Amino acid sequence: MHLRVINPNTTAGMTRKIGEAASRIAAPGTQVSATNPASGPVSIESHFDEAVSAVGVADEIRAGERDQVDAYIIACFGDPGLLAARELTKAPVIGIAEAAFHMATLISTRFSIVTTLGRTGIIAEHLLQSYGFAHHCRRVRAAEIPVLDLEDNGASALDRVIAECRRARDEDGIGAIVLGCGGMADLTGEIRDAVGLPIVEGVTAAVKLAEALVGLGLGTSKHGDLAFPRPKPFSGEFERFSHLNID
Ligand code: 5HY
Repeated sequence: MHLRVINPNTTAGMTRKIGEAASRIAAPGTQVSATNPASGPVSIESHFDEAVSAVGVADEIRAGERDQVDAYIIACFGDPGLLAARELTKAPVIGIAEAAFHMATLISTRFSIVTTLGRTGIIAEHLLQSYGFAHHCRRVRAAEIPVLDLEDNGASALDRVIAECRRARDEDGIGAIVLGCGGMADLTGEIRDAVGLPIVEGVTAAVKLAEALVGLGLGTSKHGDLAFPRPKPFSGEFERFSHLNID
């Protein structure tokens, strides 16, 4: 199967790192390709960043359909544009936050999330609510690091993430920790060794869920709200979405 991992921000180094983490965990026979939109924010740290990045995700799904991709992963912890992306394909589309929540509740009754900036915590809380996992999550914590510190100041960023994970372990009465950023995809082992709790990372969790869905022959349902969008004119810079004649 061909699995396309989409990093919704435009930082190529982070896309590469996410792609490598996905390839490492993928089963033999799963071909992984990783892309990011040409246009959009270098990192996603606000509702506005999310809104803009969702269009880039749609473009990457359209590109993946031309490449006959079998499944997609949206590798940003806000799962930006997830439902819109599902409308554009019959293939499974998995958001790393949703994937991590599912996996965490299979191995623990309560988990906490450790994300980057406190201001993005609300985005994770909204997802917990809409996905129905709010009662499983004890706290959404933040290491208070900008997303790109994971690229540029890796060591100190890791120290802050580990420190916050240790506080979660000692204060939240939890059985597992969910890492709240795609840019942490390569840090799972180091954090697990330093904290001593199961660490659930969304990119790798999503790879396994994508393989399971494709293995079961399951894709995005085209009955109901995830049916292909009705073709219509789009204007200006979005004219490329005009008369989407899919299927
Ligand atoms: C992410 N931002 O996974 C989110 C993390 C966050 O650019 N990739 C980003 O803090 O919401």
